[in-house]
Amino acid sequence: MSDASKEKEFEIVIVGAGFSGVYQLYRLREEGFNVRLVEAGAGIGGIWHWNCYPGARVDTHCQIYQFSKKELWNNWSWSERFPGWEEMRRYFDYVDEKLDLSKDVDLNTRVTGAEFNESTNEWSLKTDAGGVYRSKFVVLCTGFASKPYMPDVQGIDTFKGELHHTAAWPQTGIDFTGKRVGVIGTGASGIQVAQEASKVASHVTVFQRTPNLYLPMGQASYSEADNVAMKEELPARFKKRGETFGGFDMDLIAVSGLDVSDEEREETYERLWEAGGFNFWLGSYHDIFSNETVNRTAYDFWLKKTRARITDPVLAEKLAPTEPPHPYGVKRPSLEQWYFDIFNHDNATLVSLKEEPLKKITEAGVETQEASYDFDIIAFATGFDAVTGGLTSINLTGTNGVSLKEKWAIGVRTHLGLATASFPNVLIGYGPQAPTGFCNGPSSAEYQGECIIEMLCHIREKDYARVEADKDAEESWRNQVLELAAGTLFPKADSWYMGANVPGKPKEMLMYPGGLPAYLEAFRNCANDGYQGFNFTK
Ligand code: N01
Repeated sequence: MSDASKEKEFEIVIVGAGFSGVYQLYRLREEGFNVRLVEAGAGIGGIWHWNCYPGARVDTHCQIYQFSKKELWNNWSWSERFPGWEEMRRYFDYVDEKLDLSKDVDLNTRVTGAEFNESTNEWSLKTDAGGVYRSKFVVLCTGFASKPYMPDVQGIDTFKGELHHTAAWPQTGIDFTGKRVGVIGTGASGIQVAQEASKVASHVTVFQRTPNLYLPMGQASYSEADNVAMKEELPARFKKRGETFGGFDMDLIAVSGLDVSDEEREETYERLWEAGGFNFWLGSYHDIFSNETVNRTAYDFWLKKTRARITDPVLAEKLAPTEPPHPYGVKRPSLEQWYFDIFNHDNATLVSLKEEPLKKITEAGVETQEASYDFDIIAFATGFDAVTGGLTSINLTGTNGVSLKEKWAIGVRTHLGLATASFPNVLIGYGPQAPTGFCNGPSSAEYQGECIIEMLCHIREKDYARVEADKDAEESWRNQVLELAAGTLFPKADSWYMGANVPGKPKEMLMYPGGLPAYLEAFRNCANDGYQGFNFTK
């Protein structure tokens, strides 16, 4: 808002300008709604605005990590199969220009609190920019990774060098050249920082708690001719997304990994491994996520391939242990490029926090129970209060006076991941109990995004003043999510999928584990049944 003291009124306010929020803005405007998008960051792009640490890179190939609108992909060329954050930012600038988004976006505006007026059926949203937005509907698109998780380690404030969480990295950048760099955490963010640091730092020390079962990224550079050829395939790839478990252009193999010979399984794994990216994970036998025996065959294949990359046998056991730390693939595998190779050089050290637990941060660096390590720069790559954190950090007050944070402190409740009781006229995109973290982000933005748009059009058509999830319906959806998860191996790891990476957060499946097509079918059945499970008021 140009004048922060003023109240502004819209039919719909969207919170968050990542893939989901941008899609909502573009499509809701197309449907003729009076809509405004509010974003905390200084630019659009969601995580690609915040995650500007060296090496930040997408883990989904560019072919499907983009909007499927022809007007957009037809005139855009990708330079790499897995683009870096700078290219993703350029892409969002391009989308902004093409779709003329900025005129309806308020940047540098974080929504801090919201209350519902029962007499007018309107939300009042307060922001840190000082203004108030009044709006009939709110569409929350805060993403799965907008609230960084910083562990409560003693002494963080005392460090004399540069210390940053990867998702709150200084936008001005930090040069690693000749510096001693410590990296805490070995998920996708941690290994990307470590890989980049290893190229120029005097030394990089990586603190690993749980070995991550990395897959080879299979990065490739794309020429203009490659892009021309890619465009030929895009319509088919986009179409395929809605038919696959994870909204990808690859899918799980329908037969059991036990119903094939050892030779056939080995050949399949070899093919998937060579294809790079998530093929070995999301293109594998469907029962790697539910059958421990099949899962172990995937782990053993991974182990063989990974061990071949590491020369030191002691290090090999730390990075790729003989016994799996958890079933294969129930934590999101990160895609590595030269991560294992960095430890074959003198300027990189791996510290196992299982062997020497983290004690504190000191003025000079990191102290474990066994040793002290001095650094110029420390990167906390410790992940996110994922999926729910971005939503619960807004002080959203329900009609019963209970905040969303309080409501979900004893477990998430939503109907179809789209709405939660006592929070009328709030719809959620890319949130809990929806495909979200199991789904390619842009696919979710479009497929689940269309569910939200359809609902809002229905409400307008029927002239309803209010929509709210039914309490029984959300118990039933919660039970479906938890029952589906109980039939899988996912609960066997302390992952962000399970909310188990943040101490004190309830350990429960946060995603809908039935896959995108089943989710869309559930929505379709609900809509065809008069939106059963949602209560509408005129
Ligand atoms: O976070 P993570 P991330 N002491 O939660 C460790 C997406 N993403 O930012 O495994 C010491 O995966 C923790 O250890 P453990 C992608 O979807 C994508 O890397 O809990 N260590 C773990 O090693 C990804 O899945 C891209 O034992 C502590 C690490 O910190 C998701 O974001 C790039 C600790 C956290 O790993 C999250 O990735 C970046 C503590 N107290 C992110 N607490 C790409 O597209 C936590 N850890 C490639």
